[in-house]
Amino acid sequence: MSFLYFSSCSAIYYAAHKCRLFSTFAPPTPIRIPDMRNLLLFTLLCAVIFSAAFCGTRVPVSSSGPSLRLLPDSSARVLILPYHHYGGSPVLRVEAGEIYNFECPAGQQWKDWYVSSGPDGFSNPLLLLSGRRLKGVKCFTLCGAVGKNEDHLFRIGHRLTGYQVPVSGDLYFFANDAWKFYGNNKGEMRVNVTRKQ
Ligand SMILES: [Ca+2]
Repeated sequence: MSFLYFSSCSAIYYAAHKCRLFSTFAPPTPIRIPDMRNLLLFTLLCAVIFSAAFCGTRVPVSSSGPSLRLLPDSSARVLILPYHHYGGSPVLRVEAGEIYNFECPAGQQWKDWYVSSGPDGFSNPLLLLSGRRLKGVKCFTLCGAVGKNEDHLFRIGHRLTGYQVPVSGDLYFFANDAWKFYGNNKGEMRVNVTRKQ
């Protein structure tokens, strides 16, 4: 769908440009056959770049499976795939008021299209246009969510200590990205989760 949308926009823009619709002083000129060939190439190129950058081929899905309860002072290592909106395996069940620490083993990287990033994310100006799930937090920062909704999102990065769970539910993880642009995310991240109380 995005491919078709962007192709259409590119074609309209190019045709308008060739007809000089953006100039109030120059008269419109018809598109000649060579221009049509350029239009086709321009549209195709834009669509390929756009699709590779933002769409990818994977269908973002959430991890699932039985939830795991941690006892106080016990830990679990959770695997997160960045193309999941609500990721993490195993899924941990948490209760309101419990306290947790999170720590990513050093040296890990995952990728937003071709840009490598650690769990603290990177500055991505494109997200200023498309928006990101957790506002004010860098692109591809490791984040958490309590429940499969956007009500209780929180930043983790490479380390977070003393996080108090606001509501009971399953604990999920995600790379902070625009909701529709998870298809080109690659790699994986591991985080150690420790229940303190
Ligand atoms: Ca992405």
